[in-house]
Amino acid sequence: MKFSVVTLFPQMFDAITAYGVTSRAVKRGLLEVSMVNPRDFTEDKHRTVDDRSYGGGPGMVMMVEPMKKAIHQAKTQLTDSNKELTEVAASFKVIYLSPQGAALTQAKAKELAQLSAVVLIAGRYEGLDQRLIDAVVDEEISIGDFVVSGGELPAMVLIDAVARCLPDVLGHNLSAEEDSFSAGLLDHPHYTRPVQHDDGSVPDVLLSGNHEHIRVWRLKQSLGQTWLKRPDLLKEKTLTDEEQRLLAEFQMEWQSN
Ligand code: 9D3
Repeated sequence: MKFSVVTLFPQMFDAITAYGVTSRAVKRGLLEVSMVNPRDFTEDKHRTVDDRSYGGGPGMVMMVEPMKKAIHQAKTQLTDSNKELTEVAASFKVIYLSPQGAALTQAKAKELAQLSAVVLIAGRYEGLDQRLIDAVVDEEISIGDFVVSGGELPAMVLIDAVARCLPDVLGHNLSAEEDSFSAGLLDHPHYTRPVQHDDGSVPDVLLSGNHEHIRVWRLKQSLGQTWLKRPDLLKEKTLTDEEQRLLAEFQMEWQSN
């Protein structure tokens, strides 16, 4: 899968291309991330990339011409290298990271992982001229209801989340399935050596070697922790009979403790 990111700060993307799971995905040829800098498409001495907002106010808007040219360059980078894409338009999208977008979810990350090429537009200042959004953007995506200083961190969050959904990116192919499966619930607690640490010991069931007992304990913990910390997630989920029974058990034990 190929991403071409339009950004004034291409070096920020070292955070995903030089470290961890995403870096390995790039080295293994499963993921490509390239950057296009709108500053390279400016014509004036100061290489200006922002412009004043019609209607006034303090905020600046990203200058139209350099953005338009950079987006065009990002698109042709992706389509020239993969001729089928020009015919199969459904496999290619332009996404604008924006506070006005629909929030990124695990389901959306899975959906985007089906595409073969994506242009990501990371804005700065107050963002893009609306006419450019209307003309070139297929989808607007936010990473949540809080404010960050630009689209770069959101773009990296999106690339990381999507890359994890690509076949072979995670060592164990089950890990991606597990991430998606558990998307509706919080994870269960984890333990490592030693068995006894300060005042706490590892729950006996995890030392038992009984995989069915372990599965049931973990599921019960996931349900219980979700009920305690994220009741909003539980309301969105239909529980199986087993899950209802385990959650009821957790709640009973919680009340008596
Ligand atoms: C007063 C209006 N602000 C909009 C909420 C101004 C503004 C703040 C921050 C405009 C752009 C930005 C930069 N943020 C992003 O580009 C961004 C973002 C975010 O701030 N939060 C969550 N997701 C995203 S995706 C892009």
